[in-house]
Amino acid sequence: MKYFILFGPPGAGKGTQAAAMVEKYNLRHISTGALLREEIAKGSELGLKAKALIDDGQLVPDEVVEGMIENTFKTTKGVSGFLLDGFPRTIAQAEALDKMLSQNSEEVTSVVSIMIPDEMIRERIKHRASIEGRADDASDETITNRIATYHAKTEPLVGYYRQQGKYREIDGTGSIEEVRAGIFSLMESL
Ligand code: B4P
Repeated sequence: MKYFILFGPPGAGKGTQAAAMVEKYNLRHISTGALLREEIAKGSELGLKAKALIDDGQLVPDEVVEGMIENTFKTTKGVSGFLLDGFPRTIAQAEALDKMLSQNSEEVTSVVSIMIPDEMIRERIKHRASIEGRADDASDETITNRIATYHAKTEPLVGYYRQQGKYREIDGTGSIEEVRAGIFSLMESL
C-alpha cells in the first residue's frame, strides 16, 4: 500500500489537487477537514466541539483526527493506497501515524507539499469565502489564527519528514493546472 501525504498551508490547494491525484493513482482520499465538516453538518457532539475550534482557526484535538484516520484505514478496500489531505498537522499526529502504519509493517511513502506565501493564503481563502461560504474562511481574524497555527504547529513537520528523506515540495503559486502538472511529474518520479 502507498501512503501519500498532501501537505501545505491552509488554502494552498490541497483539496483542489487531491481530486485529480486520487483519480489518476487509484488512491482513497482522506481529508480530515472534510470529515470534520461532515460531523458539523450532522450536528454530532464531535461536530459541535470541532466547530468552535475550527471557526476560531484552531486545530481540533489530535486524538479526534487520529481516530478518523484509523477508522478509514480499517474500512477501505480495493485501492492502491491512500492520500492523506490535511493530516498530519502536528508532530504528535505524525508520530501516531507512523505508529499506526508500523503495526502493519507499512510506512509513509512520500510527502507532497504545496507551498504558497502567507499573502496568497489570504487571497485564496477570501476568494473561497465568496464562493463556498465556509465559516472558517469568513473573518480576517480567523484566517490570521489559521496562518499562525500553521506556522507554530504544522510547519515543524517539514523538518520531521525531511529528516526521513520523504519530503518533496511543489511551488503552489501557479494556476491550478500548473500546480497539478508539477504534482503529477513529481509523482511519476517517486
Ligand atoms: P482543511 O479542510 O484541510 O482546509 P484548508 O487547509 O483551508 O484547505 P486546502 O489547502 O485543501 O485548500 P483548497 O484546495 O480548498 O481544514 C479546515 C480546518 O479543519 C482546519 O483549519 C482545522 O481547524 C481542521 N483540521 C483539519 N485537519 C485537521 C487535523 N489533521 N488536525 C486538527 N485539525 C484539523 O484551496 C483553497 C482555495 O484556493 C479554493 O477556493 C481553490 O479553488 C483555490 N485554489 C486552489 N489552488 C489554486 C491555484 N493554483 N490558483 C488559484 N486558486 C487556487
